[in-house]
Amino acid sequence: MSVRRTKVAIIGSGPAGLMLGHLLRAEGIDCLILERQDREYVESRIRAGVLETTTTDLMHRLGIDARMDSEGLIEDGFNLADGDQLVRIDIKALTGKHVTVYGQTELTRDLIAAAPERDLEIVFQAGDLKLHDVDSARPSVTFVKDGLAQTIEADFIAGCDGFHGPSRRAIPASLAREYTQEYPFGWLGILADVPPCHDELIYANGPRGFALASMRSPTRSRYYIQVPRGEKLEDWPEARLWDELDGRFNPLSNHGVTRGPALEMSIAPLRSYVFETMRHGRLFLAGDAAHIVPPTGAKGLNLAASDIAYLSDALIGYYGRNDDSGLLHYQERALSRIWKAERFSWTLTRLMHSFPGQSPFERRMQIAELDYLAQSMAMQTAIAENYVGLPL
Ligand code: FAS
Ligand code: PHB
Repeated sequence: MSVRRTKVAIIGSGPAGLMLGHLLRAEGIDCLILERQDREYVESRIRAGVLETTTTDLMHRLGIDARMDSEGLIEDGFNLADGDQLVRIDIKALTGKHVTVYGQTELTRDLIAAAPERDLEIVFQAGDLKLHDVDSARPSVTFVKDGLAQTIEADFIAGCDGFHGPSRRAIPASLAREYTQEYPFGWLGILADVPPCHDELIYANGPRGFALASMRSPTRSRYYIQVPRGEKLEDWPEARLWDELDGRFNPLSNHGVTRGPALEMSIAPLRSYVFETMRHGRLFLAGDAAHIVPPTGAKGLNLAASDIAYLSDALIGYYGRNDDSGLLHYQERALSRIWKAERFSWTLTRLMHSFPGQSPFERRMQIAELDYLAQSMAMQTAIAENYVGLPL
């Protein structure tokens, strides 16, 4: 058993773990990232697509922004549609801000590629990882790499290991405060090298249910449709998905949906989840390890970024100024923004999806909501300021 010591042991090399590692190393703080999967797996996952300035500001601060600035698409608005009603939310005019369409996959690749230059160590294929003594002054993490058992002793552990990671389970159930809301549908997504049907995102609801037209570039589209919870990917040949997308977007956009072979297809369940115990002793949770939002509001990745902005500031204050106030207030600061993002994502999900068993009256409420949105700058402003990301 080899034993090493570091200041911060980071579990997980998703956006949360990678951004935290870079921000700490940029201040010369000793840390390392332990990742269960191999590099290829981590760099191949297709997930989020829309970045708030919360996230792009961190990438600019780190100087890991060249590809994001050259390939990212600046979006000054997005669209909400129901039936033949389409409302453009002019986020630039309403908030002075924009969002950037740049795939999480690309962001992750950029952060991993920049790790060596920052002297940020990422241990891939760290198996059988366990957390120990997280509520003591000497927490540690054990794992197995290439058949060798290893121990990392640390001052702090950052649980950035996503919804299914071990960090949350290292917190006693008696101290856990969690809230969960499951939705009766998931999102079936497809990535294809075809031109997008519109130059801005369109979130559409209608008799056939929700659909989202997004993109990764002027030649690469990302589409989603809602499917019943528990749906199997094998029940969705590509042609069936394209037919559904045709039916949901053609009346709206002036280009129609261009078909092409799928580069990737996947189904993700939708849930809202908050684990409020984001600190226990010297263990801090960040990102999906602590919360999940339905992707309707494009908040998941961006919430991970705001958690990391708070946590990195707190750790930098602790090591740089012997100031532990950021650590003491991390949980309450992060939760304040998390709950507002949960509210926005839940609200937009309820507005833009067809719920099984929905009454005719509830369906009319969805239609009336969009009619009101079409004429209310106050409501459009409220949606815009949440979509671009509330202040840190
Ligand atoms: P991540 O889950 O990205 O990363 C956690 C990391 O920890 C992973 O690399 C994992 O391998 C590692 N890990 C887990 N267990 C471990 C262990 N035992 N030991 C070591 N490492 C371990 N958000 C949006 O905003 N828009 C979207 O469209 C969107 N689509 C999504 C689709 C899917 C299928 C999923 C699952 C999520 C989606 N999200 C979306 C949310 C997603 O982008 C997350 O918010 C984002 O990945 C959060 O980043 P992390 O907190 O770093 O967690
Ligand atoms: C995406 O492009 O993957 C995307 C965009 C906006 C969302 C969700 C996903 O709300």
